[in-house]
Amino acid sequence: MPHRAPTAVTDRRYKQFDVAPIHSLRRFRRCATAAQRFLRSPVSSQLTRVLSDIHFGDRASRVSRLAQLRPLFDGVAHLVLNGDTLDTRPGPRPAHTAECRRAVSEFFPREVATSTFLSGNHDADFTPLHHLDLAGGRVFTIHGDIFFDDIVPWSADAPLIGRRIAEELHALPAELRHDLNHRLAVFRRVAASIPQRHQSEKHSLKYLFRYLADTAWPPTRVWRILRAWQLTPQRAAELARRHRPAARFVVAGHTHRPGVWPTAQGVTLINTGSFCPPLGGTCVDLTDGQLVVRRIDFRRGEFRPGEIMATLKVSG
Ligand SMILES: [Mn+2]
Repeated sequence: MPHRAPTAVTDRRYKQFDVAPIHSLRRFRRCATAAQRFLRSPVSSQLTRVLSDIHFGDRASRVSRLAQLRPLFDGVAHLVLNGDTLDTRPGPRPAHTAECRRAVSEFFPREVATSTFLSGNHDADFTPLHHLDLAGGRVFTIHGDIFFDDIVPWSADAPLIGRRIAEELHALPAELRHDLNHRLAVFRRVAASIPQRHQSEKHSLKYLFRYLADTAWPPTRVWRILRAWQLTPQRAAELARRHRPAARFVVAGHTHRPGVWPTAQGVTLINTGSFCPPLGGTCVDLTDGQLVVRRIDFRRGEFRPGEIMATLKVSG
């Protein structure tokens, strides 16, 4: 469900100024920051920004505090979090998972006028929204694990996931197997049942060992990652052709490989990468008729929009 602030963009910002007497320096600072943001971004109400794969709470993520993301909200009226914002799957530290869930659900709706969470395979049960049409249907936003029948072809979990998905799809009436929402419901159910791996390991050395074991072994894994990267633009184009014929852009994450790929079908895949090293991420900014892909820079412990990688015309 989209998390909406109760009032419109500007009202919400003004509201921060009407607080009763300033009791503390902290509150004063908050007001000052809100004022700065408001002044810096007078035309903000138009901007929709899409991010993905923050993986908050996972040690592989560069995000250790959600506040590090704040500069990415400057001037943003609608923030779309395109899956894997956190890991809600069963793990060995349920209290940590619950804390991440609470922190994420409170933070984004408080910081941005409108925020929409879409599900990914790591946060399959966090939101009932699995995709979103933007720019009048020209831009289709989806996490992207549905591009692969086993969600994560590079992972040791792939055979198990592939088997469960095949079983569940087989159990659906034949006419629903290719219905996007029914398929996604199956993908989400299966994803939510797969336990976390190294993501939740607390001990540093054990974490490193498990991370390497999950990521670099067996050696065929590298080949599987490259293969998945190679297939992704085509899979995105096929998905759009089948389910969103009017879409000219698919915005996805999931593979952690940021970039822009035009395809022969006329659909362009934009991947927003992730907040994990080594490849980092991008944000997709939509304003009237224009789509801008920007690198996300990580400087002095904060994330902010950086160099423009592509400016694309959405309408017409
Ligand atoms: Mn993912």
